[in-house]
Amino acid sequence: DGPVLALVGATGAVGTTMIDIIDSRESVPWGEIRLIASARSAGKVLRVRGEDVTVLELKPEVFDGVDVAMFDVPDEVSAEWAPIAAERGAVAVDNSGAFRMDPDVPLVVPEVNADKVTDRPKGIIANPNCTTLSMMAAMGALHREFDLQSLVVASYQAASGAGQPGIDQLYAEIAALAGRRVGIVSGDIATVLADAGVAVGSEAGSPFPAPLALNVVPWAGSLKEDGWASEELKVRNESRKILGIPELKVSATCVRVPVVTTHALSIHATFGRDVSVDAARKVLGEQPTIVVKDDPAAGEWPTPADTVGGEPTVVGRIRQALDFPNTLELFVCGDNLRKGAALNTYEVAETVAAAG
Ligand code: 2RA
Repeated sequence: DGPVLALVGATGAVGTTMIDIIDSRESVPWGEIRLIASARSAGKVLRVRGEDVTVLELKPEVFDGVDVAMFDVPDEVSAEWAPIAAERGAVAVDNSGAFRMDPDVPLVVPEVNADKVTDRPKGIIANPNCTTLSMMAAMGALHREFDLQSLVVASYQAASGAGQPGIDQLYAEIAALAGRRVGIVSGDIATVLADAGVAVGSEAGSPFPAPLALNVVPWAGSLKEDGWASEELKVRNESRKILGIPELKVSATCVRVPVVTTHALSIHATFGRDVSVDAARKVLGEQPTIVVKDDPAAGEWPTPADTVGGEPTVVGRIRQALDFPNTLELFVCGDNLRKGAALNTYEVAETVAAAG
């Protein structure tokens, strides 16, 4: 009774958030929930919806009888195992980067393109990168109404986008700098951190190329051609694919900020049809997964601190650009571990189950 759901990577940062999300649902459609992880974590017992579930080791036979398998694991693990799950009859919903741009794999945000879940020749559905995902519900709603033509985006990305090592690094830096009046003289933040034994820079083992505490770092991901960062190209390519606008003009600058969780994006969006701030607010306000928080006179706008831990995307600072017709400026915040990762993956899994 009820389809079987598997969660691969159950003990990782996103996997743990996933269990939280499953626990917080009023009801779930699943007859069984199977937890799967590497040999190192197999045998652990985790509680899911009030029941003890023993974590199984990742092996081909654990997918037998599984209807939907969610993958929250590194790219290379997904690349190997999502096809195995699909061969065994499961629909794999993958949160890694392994399949996002594969033309035979739909890239799904249910609020935007839920219909694509049944169009899956490889038996695999991909979940977008958290940076793109944090703005997709909002941009999808605005595109449907006003015909999106171009996007210029600056991201303010949280440390947890780099996983648990990113969170640990930021806390270690904050602890080492606490109470110190640093950041006044060039180089003193890095020196204080290094003296305290905290890694500074990628070569020393930090997930970030420069100190993150009391700083902002205009870099996320790996170096691609012509000076672009991989995260910036993902924003461009994934937005085009999800919105179904292959020629959409997109330019992004991705910046890491000293926030633990919740990515923010400043968006300059130009539309083909007439748009106004009021009309945009109405469209966004009608989306069940979006909260509009936009009253500067009352000091109301989205911030990561207010957004973290919640499910909705929060949108504010909506303005008509003064010198650009039919162009809106917006500020969007989304919890990168929830809507940016676990929640969207789970919503896709439920959409697959509902579609039979
Ligand atoms: C980051 N978007 O924030 C990435 C994680 N996939 O680092």
